[in-house]
Amino acid sequence: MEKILLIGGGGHAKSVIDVIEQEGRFEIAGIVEKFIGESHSVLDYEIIGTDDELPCLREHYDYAIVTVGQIESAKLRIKLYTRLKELGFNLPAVISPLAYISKHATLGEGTVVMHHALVNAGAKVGNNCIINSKALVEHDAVVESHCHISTGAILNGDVYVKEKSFVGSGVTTKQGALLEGFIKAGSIIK
Ligand code: JB2
Repeated sequence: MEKILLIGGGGHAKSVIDVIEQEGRFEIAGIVEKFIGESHSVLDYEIIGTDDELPCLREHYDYAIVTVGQIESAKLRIKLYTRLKELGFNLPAVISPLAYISKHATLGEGTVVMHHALVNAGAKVGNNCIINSKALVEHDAVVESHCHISTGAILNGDVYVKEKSFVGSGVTTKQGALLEGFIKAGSIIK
């Protein structure tokens, strides 16, 4: 099985670990953190280095994925994604076996689709996105790169989410809405 590095070892990393374990496509090689602190592991996986060691880690591993989350800003996820690309890592899309992705939908590299999310026919999701647990991306919706669609958010058909946006938990959108920036949890977009 191919090995994969996870970049960031906090709460979001735990959720991604569970998805990767359930998907069964990659073996987790370890976690890469900003600094080596008091904690030396996340769930069952060792923190094997820091961002400064990524060039050296690249000599041993081909695959990596950004596992820091994104709430107020996409900046950190974009910085880490760009660094991984510069180093020539492959960034796979990681998909929970409990999610449903239509065969008529597309997902970009480094995007993670968590448990019980649904991406329907004609939808397009860009690179380095988080489609979190129980989120719905309905038919023909577009989610540009570096977005986080949080838990339980509902993007109805033809919704368009601009690059680097955050759509909070439980947001509900009318069909065809245009979303950009920070959309507070629970908002109803008419
Ligand atoms: O530059 C960095 C860096 N900055 C912070 N490089 C690397 N490799 N790692 C970095 N980190 C690490 O990200 C921190 O040291 C910490 O381990 C982790 C952030 O963890 P935290 O639990 O604070 O947040 P999160 O981003 O994993 O999760 C947030 O977003 C998710 C979407 C939480 O709010 C979750 O509840 C939410 N589900």
